[in-house]
Amino acid sequence: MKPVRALISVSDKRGIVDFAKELNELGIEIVSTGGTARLLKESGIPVREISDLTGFPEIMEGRVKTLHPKVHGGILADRSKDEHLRAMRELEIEPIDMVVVNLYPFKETVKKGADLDEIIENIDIGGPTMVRAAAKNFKHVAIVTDPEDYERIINELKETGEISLKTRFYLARKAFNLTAHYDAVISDYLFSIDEEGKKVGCRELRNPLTITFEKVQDLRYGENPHQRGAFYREVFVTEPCVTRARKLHGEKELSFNNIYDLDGALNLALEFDPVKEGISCAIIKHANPCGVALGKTPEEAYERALKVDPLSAFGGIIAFNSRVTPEAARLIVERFYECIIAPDYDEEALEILKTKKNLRVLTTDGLNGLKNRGEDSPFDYRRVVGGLLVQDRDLMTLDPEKLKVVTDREPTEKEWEDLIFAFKVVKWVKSNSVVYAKDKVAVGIGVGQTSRVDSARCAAEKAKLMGIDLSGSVLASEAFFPFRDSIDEAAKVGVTAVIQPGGSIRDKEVIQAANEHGMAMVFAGIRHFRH
Ligand code: 93A
Repeated sequence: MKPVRALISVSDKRGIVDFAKELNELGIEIVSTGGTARLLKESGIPVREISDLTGFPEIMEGRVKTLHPKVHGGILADRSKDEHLRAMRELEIEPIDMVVVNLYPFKETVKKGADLDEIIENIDIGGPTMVRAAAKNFKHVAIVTDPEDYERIINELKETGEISLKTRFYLARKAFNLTAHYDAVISDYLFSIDEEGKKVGCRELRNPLTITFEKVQDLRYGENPHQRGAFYREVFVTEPCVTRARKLHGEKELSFNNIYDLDGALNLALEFDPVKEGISCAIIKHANPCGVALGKTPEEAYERALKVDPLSAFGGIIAFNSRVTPEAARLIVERFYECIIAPDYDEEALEILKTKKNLRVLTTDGLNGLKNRGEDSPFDYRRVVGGLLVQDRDLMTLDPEKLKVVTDREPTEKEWEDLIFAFKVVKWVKSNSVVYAKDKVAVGIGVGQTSRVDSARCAAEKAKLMGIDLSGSVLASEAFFPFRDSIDEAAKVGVTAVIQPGGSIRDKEVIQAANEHGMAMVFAGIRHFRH
């Protein structure tokens, strides 16, 4: 296909002047809309106004400029059909064989905090209509929506004088992907506000037919080198999270597994309020924590977290809920880690961390948006072959009012603190999971066993191997104990208090076991399965 006439109407004007210049030099007539036409004319490129082609002015502040049968007839005509060609002749419709359009910046307008009227004005109607029309008619028309493609088009035109069917098909696919994403983002946004434009707490889970993400980047590979990988994010997220984090250091690109573990590490670290509860440090390996502790300083939290399982921490990912100090940085660079993520870094701390060439240092740029956690990103997605499971994120936190002591003995004040700490940690451990905690350090982490008692045993055994004394520790379980066996195991290693959701048909037997061992037991009333 040798293009004769191109309609150019772009909001993102990157590269458009050079592109139009080349098209003009190749003898292609350029028809253009308001702002685009002005820019091209100012750059000395001969341009025909769209109103000249339609014989109709642009009206309603540009809301209607290309929505005209002369435009859509010119794009949609099937050049292989006599009837279409006759209609063009009779109605003086001029063929348009290239459409260069990108859309009103809807996303960007929302993100900059514009009011609802301005946001609505940035819902492009004419643009997507042309894009869809041209993409549908790819057998005869080229639809260019991405400035990244300008060079390729010019090269092809210069080399062959044509735009091949293969290229037109490539462009059409991209075009429908663009309009699909564009409308999905609008729909996503509308589900996040009320009719006055006020942000509402949570998007509807059951109404939307589709789920929208935008691509951040391709990854070198997926979970394993033989799997391809890419990274997508939700469009309007504002809370501190790995998708919004900025890399401050580290040449190596983040991997699929790095991103996944950074997410786990940050979620766990942010479970604790730095002011009310203390500075947290979480060390993650293969999606599970291998060290978690609170401290008065980041260095203290880090040291306490690390000592539990330094072997597993090798090559791990670290997260803090507070600014990283030079003291903490000095300790961290003594060992090998893949990544670190925190709200902020002391300047000197950053310099120290930068001495490790391959350590990726990420910042969430503070903790803004943490209070509205889940507002813009309310869902959790799990892949199943041929589909996707969607649920609310597990943002439930312990409600002190709902905690119920079920044993003869009440926990001591110190036990209470450790119980609450342990229950927050166990939420981020793969099920079945238990966490032993002492002095706000997770001294034993039982990860992902198929039976709860195995988790309790594994964690205790590991602690023993590391020379950690579990006597005086507390135990948290993310789901109820089906039998008394875990309680008996815990008693053997000196656990004095237990927290668990409760709700088993054998609760009585479990409570009795705790009473026999002189333990305090608290029912949390909530469960935190994590698969
Ligand atoms: O307001 S619209 O929905 N109505 C239209 O008829 C129309 N035609 C093109 N938006 C329309 N466009 C869009 O205008 C294009 O998609 C492009 O993003 C923008 C370019 O406008 P200008 O050339 O005035 O800068």
